[in-house]
Amino acid sequence: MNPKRIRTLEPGEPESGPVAYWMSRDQRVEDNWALLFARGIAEGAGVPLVVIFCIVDEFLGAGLRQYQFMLEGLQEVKRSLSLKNIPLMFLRGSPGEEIPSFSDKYGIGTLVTDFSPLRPKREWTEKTALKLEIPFYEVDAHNIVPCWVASGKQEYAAYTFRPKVNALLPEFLVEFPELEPNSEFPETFAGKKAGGKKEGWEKRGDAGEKIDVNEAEESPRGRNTEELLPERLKVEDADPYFEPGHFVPGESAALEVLETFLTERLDSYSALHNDPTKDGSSDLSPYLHFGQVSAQRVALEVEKARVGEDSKAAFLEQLIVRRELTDNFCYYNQAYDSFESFPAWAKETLNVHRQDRREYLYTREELEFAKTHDPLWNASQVQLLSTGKMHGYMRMYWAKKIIEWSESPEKALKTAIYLNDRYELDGRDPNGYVGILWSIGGLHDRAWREREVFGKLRYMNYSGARRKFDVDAYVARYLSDE
Ligand code: FAD
Ligand code: FO1
Repeated sequence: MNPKRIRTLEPGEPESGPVAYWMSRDQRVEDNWALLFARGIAEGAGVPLVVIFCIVDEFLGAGLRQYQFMLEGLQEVKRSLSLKNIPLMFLRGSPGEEIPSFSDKYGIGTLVTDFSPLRPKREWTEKTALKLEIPFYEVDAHNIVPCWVASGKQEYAAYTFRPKVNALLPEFLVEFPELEPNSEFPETFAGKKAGGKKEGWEKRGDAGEKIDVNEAEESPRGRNTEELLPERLKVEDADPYFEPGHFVPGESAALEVLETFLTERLDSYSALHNDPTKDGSSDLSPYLHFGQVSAQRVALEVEKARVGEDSKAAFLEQLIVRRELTDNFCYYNQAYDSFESFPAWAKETLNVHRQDRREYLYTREELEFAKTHDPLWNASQVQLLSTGKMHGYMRMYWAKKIIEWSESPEKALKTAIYLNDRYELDGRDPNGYVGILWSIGGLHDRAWREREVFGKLRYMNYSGARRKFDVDAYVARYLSDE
């Protein structure tokens, strides 16, 4: 595999112990460069590979809907890995403590983790590196072109980033090698079946007990995630508005969604993906966010598809340029969720218009429960509350109205991030911070004709939406009982 996908956080020769892949952002078995790299080291050193995942109690506002989606996906990963004689061990608590203590306890010889530009993972990784003496590597398994290769700085906009990333696709948009199984299941990591003292994280279901093959086959997809949920989420109706089932979690479901998109919707993507009344987009974002499918796999399959070049180009622009631009922004700008990171022209214009009269002002609760005067906005919020995924076009409208109905841009930003990360399945993601800063702070956008409240920010309104799609149909779909 291309060595440019790997960064050495702690140098050194692999010691005699097993190799551990600390899985975090890329929660899949197939097409996972971090897993492939860790397996390669284990192969070369003649030692077993173990995968570990540390469950944190809080993650950027995630609630029951996101933890259930993630943990069901991880149960599937555990089954798939055990079929390759690779244990998956669940740890709990703060990774900066749990990962080093696991490594010491099991004499891990080499540690590998996947890459994320967001502050939590960077803190976890830094704390872990400080405590470990063994070689420690970070692999960008999320981007097609590794973030640190695509560009050495924060890019100004898609048009400055696009040529850089496109020039590197021939080198990085390549097929994946097969993942070799462990020669045998390393018994050191097999959970103690019964009796025996259970230490901290070794409660039943956390240990990497070997799942026998037929059980792995027959166990239902939605295997109970109860024992892995953080305590605070085990209360009943921890997420009353959510209608589960719109998105089936897990790696195999992700590949089914991809297949359906390729065969039924890719061809009409450029025509339909911006119409909220049409099912015109891929619906891959929850899977991409949790790493249950590789964007590189998606791009490889799209390139092979026998459809019009315009739809392929329109889709790959979003999947590659727009999506990898958001890792670029968050990686080079750690204040990726604050007013100070807005482009200077946007800060200036929003400051000039701070005192403009807001015709409507809503509290976060009024917005959260879709209690505004605007049926279109309310419908988009109900779509978010009930399905966990708002249509892409509506997210722009949704965020821009929050500027109009909040007393300051900072308040609008805080509210949008809270609602996005609390309710979107694909939230808590660089795509979200950049999407919100694009809408509210003109990031990666340009100045437009000046107006009240918005200043020179791109404006969107109800009549503009009516010109674009059947607003009444969209409203009826989500506000039907009103
Ligand atoms: P498709 O159109 O099928 O696109 C395929 C993939 O390309 C997406 O899954 C996504 O990974 C990427 N992509 C598409 N549009 C964008 C974009 N504008 N910027 C970056 N990547 C893109 N996306 C998230 O993944 N998580 C979020 O929390 C999120 N919050 C957003 C908030 C606002 C205010 C805005 C304007 C956009 C936000 N987006 C977010 C980007 C975009 O709306 C979603 O990625 C898209 O709607 C997901 O649906 P899809 O997978 O069916 O999209
Ligand atoms: N990653 C983890 O390693 N542990 C978690 O407990 C965890 C919870 C979680 C909840 C919601 C969500 O959207 C993502 C979550 N992630 C978790 C994955 C997250 O994307 C990765 O931690 C990234 O590395 C952070 O950028």
